Amino acid sequence: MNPLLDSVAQAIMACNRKAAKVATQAALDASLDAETVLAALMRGMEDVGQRFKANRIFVPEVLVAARAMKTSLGLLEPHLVASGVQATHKIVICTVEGDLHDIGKNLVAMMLQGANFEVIDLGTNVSARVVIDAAIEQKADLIGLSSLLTTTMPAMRDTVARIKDSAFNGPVMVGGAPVTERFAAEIAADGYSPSAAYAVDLACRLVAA
Ligand code: B1M
Repeated sequence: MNPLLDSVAQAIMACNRKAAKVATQAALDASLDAETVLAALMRGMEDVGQRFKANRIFVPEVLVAARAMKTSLGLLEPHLVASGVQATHKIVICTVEGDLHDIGKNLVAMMLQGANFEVIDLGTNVSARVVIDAAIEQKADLIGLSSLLTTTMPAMRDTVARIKDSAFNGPVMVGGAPVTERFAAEIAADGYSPSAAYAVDLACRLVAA
């Protein structure tokens, strides 16, 4: 592993925002490509998640790690997002009701912007009503829903059902760590993506269909 990338991952593991910022910038200055730096950040966050699960660190540390990740993602953003080409499609995206996790959703939003989508990001803890109203009002082509908790998967199910019952006629794509292809099919979502990179391919296919 490149030592610069190792420093990026270590800074997230250490829940150290300042070190993460410095290490991310150093990796970019050394012309490492943004997606490689992103992979190092995710490796760091994966480690944080495992220690959180094992009760070796707690919510305050995870929050600091999440803030560090956000700061670093901010540095990567200009490298991941394409420059000012006219957007061809519009997506309304959010994390479902009851769920405050937004790093993965933000990453998906960033990648979609890079692929020329106009992204209306409604944030986290978003009710079905708010998503539907926004999608109709914004004349969106597509809705994207993220869920990171097994306890908010029912909210994802409910949101998809309400969208399907609404005047919004476009497709709905879903993702997030506990979500699977099988669950997506079960709740009648139009598409599932396990990652931000694949989310772009999926979104392009769904709007072209
Ligand atoms: Co939370 N948390 N958390 N947490 N947290 C998890 C998810 C957990 C797995 C940790 C663990 O136990 N190992 C666990 C869930 C267990 C479960 O449900 N089975 C958990 C828990 C339990 C909780 C709380 C309940 C803890 C508590 O309070 N006791 C609480 C819930 C709060 C709430 O939401 N109501 C909570 C709180 C938090 C923080 C606020 C401290 C913080 C979130 C900060 C923030 O997001 N702004 C946090 C964090 C950071 C995590 C972990 C450590 C990291 C999540 C993350 O950002 N990953 C996480 C453990 C883990 O995942 N390893 C954990 C990096 C991100 C890039 O990946 O989000 O998976 P991810 O996104 C990926 C894909 O999933 C996909 O693309 C992304 C990039 O490839 N994807 C999509 C995501 N959305 C998509 C949408 C798409 C397509 C693809 O289309 C629309």
